[in-house]
Amino acid sequence: MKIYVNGKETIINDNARNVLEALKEVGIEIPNLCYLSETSIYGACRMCLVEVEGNGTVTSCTLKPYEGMKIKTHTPDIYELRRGILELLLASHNRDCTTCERNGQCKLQKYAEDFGIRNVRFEKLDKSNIFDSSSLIIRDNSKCILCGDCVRACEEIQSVAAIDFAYRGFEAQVVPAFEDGLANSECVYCGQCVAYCPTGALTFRNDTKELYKAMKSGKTVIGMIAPAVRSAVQEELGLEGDMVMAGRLVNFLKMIGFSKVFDVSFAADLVAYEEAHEFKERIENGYKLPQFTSCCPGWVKFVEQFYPEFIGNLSSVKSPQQALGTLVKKIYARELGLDPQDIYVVSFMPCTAKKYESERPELAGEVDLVLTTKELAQIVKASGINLKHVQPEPFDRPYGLSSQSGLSFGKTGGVLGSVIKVLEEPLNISEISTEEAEGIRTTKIKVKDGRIVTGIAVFGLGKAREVIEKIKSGKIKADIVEVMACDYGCIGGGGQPYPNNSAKRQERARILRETVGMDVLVSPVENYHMQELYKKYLIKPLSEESHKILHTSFKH
Ligand code: HC0
Ligand code: SF4
Repeated sequence: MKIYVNGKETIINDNARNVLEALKEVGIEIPNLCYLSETSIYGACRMCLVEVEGNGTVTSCTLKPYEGMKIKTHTPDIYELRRGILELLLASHNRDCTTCERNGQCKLQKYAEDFGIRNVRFEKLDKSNIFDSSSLIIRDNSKCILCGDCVRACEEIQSVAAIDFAYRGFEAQVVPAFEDGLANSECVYCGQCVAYCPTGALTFRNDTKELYKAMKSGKTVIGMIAPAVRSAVQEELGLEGDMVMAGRLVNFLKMIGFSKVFDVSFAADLVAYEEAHEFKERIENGYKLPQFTSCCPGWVKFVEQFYPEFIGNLSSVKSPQQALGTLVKKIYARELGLDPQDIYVVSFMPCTAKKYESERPELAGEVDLVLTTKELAQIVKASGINLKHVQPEPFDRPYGLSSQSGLSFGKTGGVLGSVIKVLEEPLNISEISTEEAEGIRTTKIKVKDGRIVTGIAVFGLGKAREVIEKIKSGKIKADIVEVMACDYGCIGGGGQPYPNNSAKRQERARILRETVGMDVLVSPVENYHMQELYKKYLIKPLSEESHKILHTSFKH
């Protein structure tokens, strides 16, 4: 479609959702504070105003482009309007920017800088603000600009609706239900509200100090790195697209005092192997199908609180994070001749809910500290060590070897794909076909007796709810369902760098796919260190020993 932008003929995408998105694609980023391409349009901040010939000054997020439209995006009047909005927001905003978790990555701060705001014309207004640090998601309403991005992410993408607007006018605030702390709400700690918050109103608990404390304690510090961390941490370090990031991180962590660094993908191979055998047993006995994956803690909490009747469908295999933590504490410690109490396990994750998972009573003590990708980047930056000059080193053995399948856990479909790989031989799989419709990826597998087994993979808890409802009503049939709470899987986790939007998530998925392609082992079955572990300790999948180390239970 042809339109005229600031006097220039411009060809835009016919299918663009609105003028704001159409212009973004041709290199004009209209300032906005409440627009999310992933949710409904709110139109509250008024920052995205543009002048349209014959139509006056209108918000570009609610404006549909039409042939021949004439738009001005940056007139003196628009500049003044936007500047005025920013000053009004800043008048009631807590401006302790240097100590804010979002310092340097806050949209409001960026616009204040872009518009050269050095003083605010309006009187400083203080309202009663809620500060909630009851949970690992921290809410500071003195920094909230009421854009509603968190409310829409939680309700529309995740279908959790743990937070909403309350009060009116100047006293309006975003609060959890009954104004209780988030810790007592239905929040599943997915961190998507944090990912989309444009300011520091929502952040997650920063635990970096704990690492330094542990390193001073004299304990043996052992690290593990999740698949999705390696494809995103470079965004924070000015090393975009670095394909050997995991190796550089291993060496870096050793330089600062870690004694070993293992790969969570090793445990992902192990979990897939175990989970595949659990699935085989379920389909052979027709027990509690479909089997649900259980390695995403946000999804597990979602099932526990909204669909308790499906708790028995969750695979009892622990997540790779907890499985690896247990291996280190129960088996590796013995091999090293160390008391597990003297080992401190640190896991680097893209996910805020992984902090919650490690603190669940039945799993506590397996992993001592969970740090997000963002916290890892802070540690690197604080060290002053430029990772570009750090040579990559392999992960430590034996828990450092992984297959393509294990690595692909970091993005949507990875767990299901790995389980299928493991079952290729035992189920004599002869055909696999996959199709995707409305965000639901369905894989049909033809097994030995000619039977068709159906696998489904989805991301986003709203989508997961839709799938469960369809399973309940018999609209769809599935034997195994993979759910990851965040968009595109763990690569979109709440602990990943900002901006944490669809474009960034797709780019991380691409990098992870390329990294996966570099791995020489294809199936978890080929992971010979995993096979040795079975020979030496676990005997076989679902054995009593493997149950003790690798399986867990859920809250009924
Ligand atoms: Fe994931 Fe995992 S794949 S949840 O997204 O299963 O966080 O990356 O480490 O545990 O492997 C996150 C990522 C993990 C775990 C693995 C799984
Ligand atoms: Fe909602 Fe997830 Fe934020 Fe909790 S962490 S309030 S569930 S978006």
